[in-house]
This record gives sequence, C-alpha cells and structure tokens, in this order.
Amino acid sequence: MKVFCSDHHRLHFPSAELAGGKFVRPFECPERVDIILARLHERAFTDIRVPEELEMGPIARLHDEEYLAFLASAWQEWQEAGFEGELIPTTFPARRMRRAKPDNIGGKAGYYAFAAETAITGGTWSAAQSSCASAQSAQRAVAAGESAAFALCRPPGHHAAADLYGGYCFLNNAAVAAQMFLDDGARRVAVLDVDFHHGNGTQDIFYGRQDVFFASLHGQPQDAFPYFTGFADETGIGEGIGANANFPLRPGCDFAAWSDALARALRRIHTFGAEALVVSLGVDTFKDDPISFFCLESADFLKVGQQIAGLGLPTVFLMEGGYAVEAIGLNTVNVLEGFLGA
Ligand code: Q9C
Ligand code: ZN
Repeated sequence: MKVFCSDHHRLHFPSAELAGGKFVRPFECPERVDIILARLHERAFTDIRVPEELEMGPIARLHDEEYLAFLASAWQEWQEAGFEGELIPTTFPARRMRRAKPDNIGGKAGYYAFAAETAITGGTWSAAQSSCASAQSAQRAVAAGESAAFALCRPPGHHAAADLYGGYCFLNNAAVAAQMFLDDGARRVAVLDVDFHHGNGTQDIFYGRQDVFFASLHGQPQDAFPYFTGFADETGIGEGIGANANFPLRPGCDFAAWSDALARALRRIHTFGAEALVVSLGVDTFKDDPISFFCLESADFLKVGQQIAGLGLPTVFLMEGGYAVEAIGLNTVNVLEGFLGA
C-alpha cells in the first residue's frame, strides 16, 4: 500500500493547547507522525512518498473563499497587530450576538473558529496545505487503480467545515478526497469516520448532498467534543436526507459495541451504493487515549481494518486523531494490515 506523508507537518506545532484550564503541550504533536512512520517501516510498508503538489481546485470547491484567505493571512495579520503569542481565539459569536465578520484579526479568528484549543502559528497554513496534499495524492493513487492508499495527514481535517476550524483541523482532507473521486467520475462516494470524535466538519460539508454518504462512530455529544453535533437524529437535509448516519456511543464503549456500530455503518454504506470509500482514520478510540473514553485494544485495530475491507471498495485511509503517542504507530498500522490481510 502506498503511503503519502509530507515533512512540512512539522511547520505546525504550537507551543501550547488550552486544555483543562491550563496551557499544555499540544496533544496533536509531530511525534505522532514520527512514530507511525517508524512502525510503517518496521511492518514493511516501505513505499512512503512525498505528496505531489497541492491542487487548490477541490479545496476551493468545498471551503469558503474568505475562510481560505483568512487561513493564508492570519499569522501575518496577528503579528502586524503586535501580538507576541500564538493566535488563539477567545471571543465567539454566541447566542443573540451578531454573526458578522470583524476586521480585527482576533475577532476574525473567533468568527472562523468553533473551539479555542487550536492555535495558529507561522507554519500552520503551510502544514495544513501539505497535509491536504497527502490526501490528494492518496486519492489519485486509488483513482489510478490501487485498491488502497494511506495519507499520513497532519494536521488532521475532519473537524474543519467549509468556513470553520477547530479540534486541531483547518482543511477537511477527507472531504477533499471524497470530492476528487466524484470529480473523477464516481457517482457515489462514502466517508467513514472512525475517529473517536464526531466528524462535524465532514458532516457539515456534505449535509445537503446525496452524492456523499457520511457515517461517523464517536463519543456521544452529551459527553464528548465537539459536544454540539453528532446526534443520531442528524440524518441530512434536503437532497442529503438519508445520506448522513451518526453512531454516538457511550463512555466506556468496548470493542463488541463499537464493532457492532461499525457493522451497521458499513451496511448503510453498502446499501447507499458507494463506489469509493474514504476512511477518516483516528485511533483515539484506543483504551489509553488521554482525551477519549472508548476501550479498544491494539489487537482490535486489526479487526477494524478487516471489517472495513469487507466492503470491497477502493479505499483511501486518511490520518485523523490518536493521542496515545507510544501506541499510535501500532494501532494505525494494525488497521492497514488488517485491511490488507482480509
Ligand atoms: N482537552 C481530533 O481528534 N479537545 N481532534 C478536547 C481535550 C479537542 C480532537 C478536550 C479535541 C480535538 C482530530
Ligand atoms: Zn479525534
């Protein structure tokens, strides 16, 4: 299986994340990629490539033009405003407030962010673009006939909507890959999101569309980030009704319950008639993940890959979350090996 990864991910590594009322070292850190790469090499995934040049077309089709301009210039504007720290939004358009975009860069960040843990630095935009380039190259490999490919994306993407960032995400890599399959002639594509967190961004991008089915297994919103999306009654709108399926799961959910939800999600994707599959692969469902509450064990991830392979679809795997850094390589590569071995 071809793997795509850009070293430019290192350009995004804020000094801190706001978590638990403190500034802590970001959970979403460069070592995540180092450890996955090391394990890929160990397990004979040796075809690891730098992505081709980024194609802005599919990104511009899904993301808002002014949002992309904001990401491109945010750091410069923040510096020109004289601030010394990293760009962290602190003020948001909450209930009954005006939803108009301010001119001030701090105001703009609050306008475009849905959460405050995700800092923007001087290298963030370049890193986000390089991450999306890996997703695009993996999609092209599969479109050209490979049965599967893996994009080792960092920063992740599934929380990013057309004009929203947060949850460590800026560009929606999975949505871009799905759109590229459609642009290549696929009539129907599915995005399966197995990250611990609800893929609110991907859901939002495709919510009114019937050509992309979105299925997400995640910690239920009553208890888990991003809290305000991911309910089971979110099934799509307009033409998209029936093309969105959420599987919110309770704290402590074990592999039997999780795997049962996966089987239901896969059944829905099969019935939908998807011709290609994009997997938002987060391994923060692992029992020792520091910010999540499911109980999957490392060996379970082999079965996750096997189960997904049962669909028999051309598949792009994209890295999303996973913060138990010591185990992230084993857990991630287990999914890929399980898929190949099925
Ligand atoms: N202190 C992804 O897995 N914060 N994003 C949760 C932890 C945000 C997760 C609270 C978690 C974002 C791609
Ligand atoms: Zn996650």
